[in-house]
Amino acid sequence: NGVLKPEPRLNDPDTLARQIVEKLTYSIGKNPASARKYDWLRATTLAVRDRIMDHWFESADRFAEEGGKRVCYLSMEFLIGRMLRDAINNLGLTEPVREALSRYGVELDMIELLEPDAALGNGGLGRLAACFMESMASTGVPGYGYGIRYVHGFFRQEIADGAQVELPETWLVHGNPWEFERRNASYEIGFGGKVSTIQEPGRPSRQVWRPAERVLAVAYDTPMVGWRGRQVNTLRLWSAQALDPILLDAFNSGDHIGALVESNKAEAITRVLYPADSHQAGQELRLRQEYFFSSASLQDIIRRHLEENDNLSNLADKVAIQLNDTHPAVSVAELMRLLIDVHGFEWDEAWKITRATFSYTNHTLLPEALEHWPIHLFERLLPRQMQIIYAINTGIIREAAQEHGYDDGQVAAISLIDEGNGRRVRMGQLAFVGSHAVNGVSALHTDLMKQTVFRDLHALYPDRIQNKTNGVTPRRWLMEANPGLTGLITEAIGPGFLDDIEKIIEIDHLADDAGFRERFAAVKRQNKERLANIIGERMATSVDPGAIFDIQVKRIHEYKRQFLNIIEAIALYDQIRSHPERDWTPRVKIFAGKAAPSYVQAKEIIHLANDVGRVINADPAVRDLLKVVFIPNYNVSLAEIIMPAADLSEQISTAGLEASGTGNMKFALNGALTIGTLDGANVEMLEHVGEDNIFIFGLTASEVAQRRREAHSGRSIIDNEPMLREALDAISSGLFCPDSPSRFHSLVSNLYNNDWWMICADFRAYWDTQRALDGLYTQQDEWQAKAVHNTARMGWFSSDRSIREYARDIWKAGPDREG
Ligand code: 26R
Repeated sequence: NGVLKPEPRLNDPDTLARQIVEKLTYSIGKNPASARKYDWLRATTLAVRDRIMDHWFESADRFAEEGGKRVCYLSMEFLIGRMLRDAINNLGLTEPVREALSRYGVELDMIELLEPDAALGNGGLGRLAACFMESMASTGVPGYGYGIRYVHGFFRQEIADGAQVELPETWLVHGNPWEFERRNASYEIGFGGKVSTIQEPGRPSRQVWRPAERVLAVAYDTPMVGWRGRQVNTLRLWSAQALDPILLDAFNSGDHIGALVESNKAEAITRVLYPADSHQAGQELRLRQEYFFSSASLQDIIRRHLEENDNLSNLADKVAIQLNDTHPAVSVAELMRLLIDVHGFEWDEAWKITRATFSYTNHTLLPEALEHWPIHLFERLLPRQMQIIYAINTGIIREAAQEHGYDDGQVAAISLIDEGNGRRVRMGQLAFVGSHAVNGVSALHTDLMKQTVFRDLHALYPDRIQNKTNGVTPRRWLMEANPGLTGLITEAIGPGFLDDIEKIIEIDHLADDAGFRERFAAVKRQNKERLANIIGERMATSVDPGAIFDIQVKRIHEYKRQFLNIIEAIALYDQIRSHPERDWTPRVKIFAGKAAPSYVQAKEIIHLANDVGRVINADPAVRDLLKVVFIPNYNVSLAEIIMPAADLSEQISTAGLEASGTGNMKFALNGALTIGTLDGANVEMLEHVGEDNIFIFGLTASEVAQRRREAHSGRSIIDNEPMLREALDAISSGLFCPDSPSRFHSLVSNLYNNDWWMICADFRAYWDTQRALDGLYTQQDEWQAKAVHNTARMGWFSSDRSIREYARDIWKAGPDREG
């Protein structure tokens, strides 16, 4: 009908090769003879991107046509990692692209490494958001991710003399071929100023907010390709710009710096990711970031809704908005403002729409990580939203007092305002009351939410909290990270598990098949060799791939207890030296992870791991029986190499403190055995893999709570546990830090004084379990059988399953709802 339709793109190696060279020539300006590896990466990315476009438009058209409910996932973090391998895997292009490049003597595996790792997140929460984006596209949920386009992602970590050094991360310096700037989707975001009441004759009074500052939020879209390219969703990230790029008057009068002050201030909002996941610091710039992306996302959602609907009264039928932790919780007040002040709704109607639209996921119970903003800061930056929060609070408190007979104490417990320490807005409470559903991320965590932070709100709204156990995408974390294992499983049971990961259970009986176990072990061996090579190259430490690879990789945090793991390494070192005649099982203890720059104890733990490694690895008395390595700069790309190379996965948090964990799932899916506490999703992993196939030790969450109430201290335990005492004495003596012997004194004295994280309390159980694992590793048949059972039984921990549960129980959206 006269419309020029693009030619369908063929996926054979010849066509791909031609198109890659076309990109190289006409988009990059290089010919194949002079092109560098990086040019080939760009050309390949652009050629692959062309193929994504058709699917992308098709998905967008389909959503518009079907008129179904859209899901908007608001998250301050998306920890995506590299995108090329994921995109070509999901499009089924891995082999054709590999073949096309090989014709020019270019290796796909080499150029992939040049892609920067998109690190727009800190850890678990951000990586979960990335898995969820991929799973929404793979399961047919019309999902839109909304977040921040940080110029500098999570910092690069170097280790200098054993200590962490933070360096700026610069993923955008060479441009970003995956993103599309959308100037037409830009919105004004206000800050500060005043609210005035307007009273017109014969009409109800209304509030008008006149912000003192305004900045522009500009959208950048990145396609999120689902499995088999069936659906491509959008990740929309906001970038801040000044409304006036330069103050010309100031410039012309000679004030060249002042002319740029405003634009610098505006752009600062999206300049850098906050690298803290431990303490809520209460900094103004962070609140600005939170409001900036919340408001931009809501304005965008409203605009699209009004393009397709007459008004906003049916918003909740067409959009579900998921708040990823409280970071976007100010959205509750902002949507109320937009509905009432801008679109003329009455309070009650606006509140109904708001609650029906939002839902909220909690990811931590740690009191120091819960967000609560000082009232004076909130009021100064967001005066109208503050008014609305007070009004929401009044309504909730009235309901509690009148309908449920709450007394003053009970009212104080549910109030959105913490009157205790200098008046603060409790963002968890705000997210809770503004949502129709609130979820935890593992069964245990959800139970604890009901008993602790949200006990009082749960009593008031007993149907609101539900569980949605986390999951990980099997495309990135099995197919792409572990092609060897994927190939082996495909040979054994066919490719059906690629479309439905729960079918991976079909290899379960092969745990009894000696031939299969051997091939399974051979894949693991290869993956370990690859990691050993990296350790050799990067850290000049040689490790034996025949040893147990015992790995703990995650953010460094006291509750995650890397310190317990290091103490065990020191005790083992001591035992090996004292009893060289015994039959020790060789072990390589591998650590990686970043500490928040201001988290002193976490940085000391990194320092200790490095110092201990330096001493042990240089000691000829232990030879290859024990090595301790800390790999710098843990990120998604490194995780993709580490997960498949582990024999043993360390998931040893103090029980009750790890909300879920997701690394635990990646390791087990790739055939590692877990040593872990009854914490987070470990509890459910135990139920799925069976107690013979996981190694659980230590206090339970309720025992930890009990001991904390009793103000338990470590001293008496240390006195009765010689191995523990000797390890701690070794640290205190300066054995690992002769240049500065007191370096770790405070770390050790914390154990004597209160042992808050139950390191002393759990030491013996941990030690014993490790020794049992030593024994098991020498029985390779048994070990490998357990490893096969782990891989076979982890299908349930796919983020596809998590997303289907969210879609069914919370969003009421997705493919099962339509048609
Ligand atoms: C407020 C600020 C300091 C802040 C606090 C906490 C910023 C970021 C965080 C990150 C937290 C919420 C996080 O990443 N939690 C992790 O979420 C994972 C996904 O649900 C869980 O698997 C993991 O157990 C939990 O620690």
